[in-house]
Amino acid sequence: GISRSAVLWFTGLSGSGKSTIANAVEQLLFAKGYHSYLLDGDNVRHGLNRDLNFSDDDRIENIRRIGEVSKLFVDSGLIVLTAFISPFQQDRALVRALHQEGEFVEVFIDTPLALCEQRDPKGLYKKARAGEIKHFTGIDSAYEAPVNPEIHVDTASQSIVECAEQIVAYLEQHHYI
Ligand code: GGZ
Repeated sequence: GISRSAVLWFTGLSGSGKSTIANAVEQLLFAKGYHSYLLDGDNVRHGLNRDLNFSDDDRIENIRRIGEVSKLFVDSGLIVLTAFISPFQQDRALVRALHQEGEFVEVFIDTPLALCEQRDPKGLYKKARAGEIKHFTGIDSAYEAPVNPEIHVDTASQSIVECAEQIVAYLEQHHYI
């Protein structure tokens, strides 16, 4: 189908479910006949941004570049999904300002730190607590939650599919799809 192009800019802690929910949204969109593209650590941090680490400056540059790439994909007419922690309010505001009005949809994947740490799918929180990973978001590096996101997803009270359906419902209600 024809969609209004935009980026769904996911933000949330490590292990909050950003990539999982973004993948579920892509599946729902695909089933409805919409073409989307997901930017995540696998295709960006290992490629374009492999020179960057997790210092504040490197995260700022990581998000800046992803914002520029997002803009290119949005200009090409796609629904783009990005799944990066994007911990700093200012950097998300800069990316928002890069896009046209309505093209930037901030999606806060709101999973409490305690829950992320309890799940710890990759054992990274355990390593961060042990001091084996420095500057880990939520432990010894800041996460600034969005104040006014377009979509606020509460993962503690909903399944993955329900979270994805909430996001697709927003896109329908706001006539993106
Ligand atoms: C946070 C880290 C770190 C540190 C490695 N802090 O759960 P994951 O593994 O798959 O997702 C995390 C990912 C975060 O990369 P982003 O590009 O999303 O971060 S940012 O937007 O802040 O630039 C985690 C892994 O990389 N990881 N070290 N110190 N996450």
